[in-house]
This record gives sequence, C-alpha cells and structure tokens, in this order.
Amino acid sequence: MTINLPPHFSFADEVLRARQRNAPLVALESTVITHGLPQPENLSLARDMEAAIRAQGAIPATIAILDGKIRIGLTGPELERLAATPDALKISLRDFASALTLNKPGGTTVAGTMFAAHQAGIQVFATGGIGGVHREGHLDISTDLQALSQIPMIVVCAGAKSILDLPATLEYLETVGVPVIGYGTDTFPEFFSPPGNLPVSLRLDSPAEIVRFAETHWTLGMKSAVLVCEPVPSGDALSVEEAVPAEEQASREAIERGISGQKLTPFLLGRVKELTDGKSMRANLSLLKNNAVLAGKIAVEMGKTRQNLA
Ligand code: PSU
Ligand code: MN
Repeated sequence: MTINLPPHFSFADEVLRARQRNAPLVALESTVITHGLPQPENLSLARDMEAAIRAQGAIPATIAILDGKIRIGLTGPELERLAATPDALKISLRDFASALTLNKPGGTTVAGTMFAAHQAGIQVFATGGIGGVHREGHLDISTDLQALSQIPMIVVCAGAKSILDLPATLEYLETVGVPVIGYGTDTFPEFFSPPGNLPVSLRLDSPAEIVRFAETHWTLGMKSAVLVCEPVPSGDALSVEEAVPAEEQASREAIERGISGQKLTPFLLGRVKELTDGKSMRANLSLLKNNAVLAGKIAVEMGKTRQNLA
C-alpha cells in the first residue's frame, strides 16, 4: 500500500511499515521532551512511553521537527538528539512553517502533534495534560482546545493542570463540541492531583467502550477529537494541599515577572516542580507512562474492531 504524506513530512521506517500493514500506532508529543521536562528525565521518559506502547502491541510514533522535516516517528539516536537540543522551538499550529523556514528543530505540542499525526493517518495519541484556558487576567487560551475541536483523533491525557482555569477549560470544550470521557472516573482528572468535582461528559471503563464511542462519534459525521481523561495513578498523585499553594504561588510569580504566551506553561510547570521538591515531576512522569499504556490498548482494540468491520 502506498502512503502519501504532504511535502515537508517524513516517516520513520518503522512507522511507515506499520502504516502500510495497518498496524496499531500511537502518536506521542515532543514538547514534553523539549520544554516540559529537564534532562535527563526527558529522554528516559520518552523511551519509557515508547516502550509502554510497544508492550501493548502497538508502535509508537514520536512527532517532532528535526533536520528540516516534520518527523512521524524518531529513531533512538534522533530521540537522543532532540532531548539534548537546548534551543528547540515549541511547535503549536502556527509554528510549523516558522521552524521549517528557519530550519530549526522543534517539539510539537498537543495541537501540533494532533495536526501532524492526523496528516499521517494516526488516530490515537498519548500525552500528559492538555493546554487550556489560563487563569491569569488576560486572554490566554491554548491552541490545543481549537485543535481538539477540529481534528478527529482519540487523545489520551490526564485531564488538565489545575494551574489552568479548569471550569472555563471544560466550558470551552463543551462549546466547541469535544466529548470529555472520564476513564474509570465520573469527574475530570486534574493532572498531577486526583480528580476534583468537575463533571466529565461521559464515564467509560474499558478500551473497547472507548473505541465504540469514537467510531460512533465519527460515523455520525463529527469532526472533533475524543478526549479520554485518565486519573494519575493514586500512589503518585499530589494532594490538593501540596498542589494548590504551589500552583497559586507559581501563577502569582508569572504575573509579577510578566511571563506570558508560549513561555507561560513551561514556567508554571518548572516552578511547581521546584515548590513541591520534585514531587510534581514524579507525578507527571507516572501519569505520562500510564497514559501511554492506555493509548496502546486503545490502538490495539481499534485495530481489532476495524478488522471485524472489513
Ligand atoms: N503539560 C505538561 N507538560 C507539557 C505541556 C503540558 O505537563 O509540556 C505542553 C503540551 O505540549 C501542551 C502545551 O500542548 O504544553 C500547551 O502549551 P500552551 O498552553 O502554550 O498552548
Ligand atoms: Mn497560550
């Protein structure tokens, strides 16, 4: 089977072969590698997520801009190189052409990864937390929400960080028609904290139900993503007492120091990590791996369902 990609994209060999034989694939973002985590945790996490997906019987495709191409899948040495690039750009929807024009490497955000993965025919994607509506005074709404409303994929995450305005983020997702599925939970997971009391649109408890839901959603003609939100493993969660003061302090400091735009999310994450003595990062690593496992299961399940339909 010939798989065509638009100009500027290129497949890793393994991912191309997987596409050709219709094997289950899971896309992974790379902003978490270039901007979200420090070295060396960024590289070990990227490898652990890939391994978690393989263990479920699916093939990982980490997406990034490297060597002048939008890469769908990275080899081991390429992943190492990306993780060691200090000046990689953060690539959301409007930044692809900038990175290609300037010939700079970049880590793709949730929005950027969804865009590229969809172009490459990948339907399942694992990440940590999505961007959302920020709490600070001025308007700052992540492009992730826009991408979720327009790109039909299953996105597995741990909800969103409570450094964001979560009620506003959920209202926005409702407005633009994105189903928010709680995986084994009736309330919205809050990233490194346990789920709070904000409702999801539906609770589902198995990968098979998630695949059935997504196939139904898209068969109806819906174009939006299906956002699957899985709570952080409870042993690794940050208590509300630990998380909230750190998040509030980080938000105050961001305002005082005039930090905004693309730099805001990495700043808030970095400060919360310092203020919680690294505990937030351990929770972050745990939930990322956990999401990779679930995405692998969903991709494998989707492959079975497709074969039964064919
Ligand atoms: N959450 C994390 N680590 C991250 C991000 C979110 O724990 O690195 C990244 C994701 O790539 C997400 C992006 O898509 O931050 C959102 O950035 P912004 O708010 O600038 O859209
Ligand atoms: Mn923003």
